[in-house]
Amino acid sequence: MAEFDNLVAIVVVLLGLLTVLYMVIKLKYPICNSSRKTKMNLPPGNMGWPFLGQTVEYLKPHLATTPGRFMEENCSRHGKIFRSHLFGHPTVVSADPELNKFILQNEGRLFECSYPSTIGGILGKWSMLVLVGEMHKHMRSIALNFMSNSMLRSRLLDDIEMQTLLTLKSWEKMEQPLSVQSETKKFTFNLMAKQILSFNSGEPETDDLMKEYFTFMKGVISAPINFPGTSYRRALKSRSKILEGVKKIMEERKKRVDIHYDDLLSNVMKDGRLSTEQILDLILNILFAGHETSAVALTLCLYFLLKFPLVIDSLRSEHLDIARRKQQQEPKDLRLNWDDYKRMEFTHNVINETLRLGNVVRFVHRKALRDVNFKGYDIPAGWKVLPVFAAVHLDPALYDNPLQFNPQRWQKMEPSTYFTPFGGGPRLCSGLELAKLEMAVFLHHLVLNYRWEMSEADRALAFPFVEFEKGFPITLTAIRQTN
Ligand code: HEM
Ligand SMILES: *[C@@H]1O[C@H](CO)[C@@H](O)[C@H](O)[C@H]1NC(C)=O
Ligand SMILES: CC(=O)N[C@H]1CO[C@H](CO)[C@@H](O)[C@@H]1O
Repeated sequence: MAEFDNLVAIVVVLLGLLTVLYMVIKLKYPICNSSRKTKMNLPPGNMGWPFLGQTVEYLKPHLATTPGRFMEENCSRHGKIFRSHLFGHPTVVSADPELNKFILQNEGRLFECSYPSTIGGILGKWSMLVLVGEMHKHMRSIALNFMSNSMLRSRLLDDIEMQTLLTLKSWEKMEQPLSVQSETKKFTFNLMAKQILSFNSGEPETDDLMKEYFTFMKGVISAPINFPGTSYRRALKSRSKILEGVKKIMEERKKRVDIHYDDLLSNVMKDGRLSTEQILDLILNILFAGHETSAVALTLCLYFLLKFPLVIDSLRSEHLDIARRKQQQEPKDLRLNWDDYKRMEFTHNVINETLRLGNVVRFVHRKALRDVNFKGYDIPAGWKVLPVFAAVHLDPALYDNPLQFNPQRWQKMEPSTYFTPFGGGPRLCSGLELAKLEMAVFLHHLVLNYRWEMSEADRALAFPFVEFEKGFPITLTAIRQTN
């Protein structure tokens, strides 16, 4: 009798669970039960568990120079467009170059930027990754202005070169081996802190901000679970500390109108169209967008180059040419200028190849604003859409030997709209020229004056943010110039 009772209890519980599951599925996949289903031709795939879906599999760390098992297996099983259940939403995943382009170009019309809500929690509701429509356009124009071509030529180039020289000198004096991953982050951070807040590298206020910022970064990239003790919680604290600091600076500047600053903060304060809250989020976000990504790109570049001494030789000879030319020019000015930068052709091949193989930003988050049909598949309104750039950049149908680092491939390649390391359309990265300039100038002084060796085997993993397991430790030696 007792056994029978147990059985009844188990059946009741199971029935209860099934009902809940059924309701959840109905809520999560309204499409499956509506009459539209028969008319809709969803991309193939399976959705996994209702709550978790396949997010865990999707985010499983993998070698940064591969698309990862999730993409490989699902693309070979279902094709380049398939459906899944990721980040809490039914999702269409795309490794299809044409669909990716279509999504980016139709921003605001058929698709819209849609990052997980935890991103908004930490980057702020005025973050450019969160904003859509007019407000996004407005913030974007401020960011673009800040990194305009004339700004790049007139002062960013000089600042980048100065910061490069400072950084390389400090590397030389540093205890070897040094971690390229953390040192490039300091380089790009110092550069941004100067442009945004007129902070100088090495000063206590800069170092304090940097420390706080690195805590913040850990939270941005960690699993966003808001419990005491998690890095997400710590990052939220860092966020408010950073914002408090910037707010204080703003107040001081309002009092001291006699001191003139020429940085992003002063420009947006003078402009007067943004509220204090908006300014704070903008500053935090440009600092965020502007240092992590380009530091990772630079780290990957030094890493890839090490395996190809011949590529380093070609790079070095390009930069030796530029340096010799500058020696002979009258009037003599050894600082790099825009013409020098434009002469760095092979360097740009190296940068492109680094971004193609390393995939610093591997995918972006979008959602469908209305029912969209593409290549015969239906993408229902409200579904998330993930254009996975990494899968396109490593696609053997588009690149010979895609897993091989081969900068020369760019010499014979037609410019392609499927190469989107910086995204595209109305949300194309506004810092892309700045990022390339940083890499090129840094490479110039590095290859001219130094050799570097890996002091311990290391590899880059995608978490999906790209990180080296051991921070990519190198030993650096100065070389004598032979010109
Ligand atoms: C190699 C380095 C970099 C890579 C790979 C990169 C990549 C990207 C990508 C893929 C997006 C688009 C995100 C989306 O569509 O959802 C983006 C947006 C953005 N990036 Fe970058 N980025 C880099 C460096 C920088 C730098 C140095 C800055 C300068 C401060 C910057 C500022 C921005 C901003 C402000 C946006 C938002 C643009 C908008 O929404 O209109 N990025 N970046
Ligand atoms: C690098 O890629 C961009 C974007 O596709 C392309 O326009 C450019 O020509 C490439 N540059 C070089 C030097 O290969
Ligand atoms: C949609 C789909 O079929 N997803 C599969 C993708 O690949 C992983 C394995 O890496 C499977 O667990 C998923 O079921």
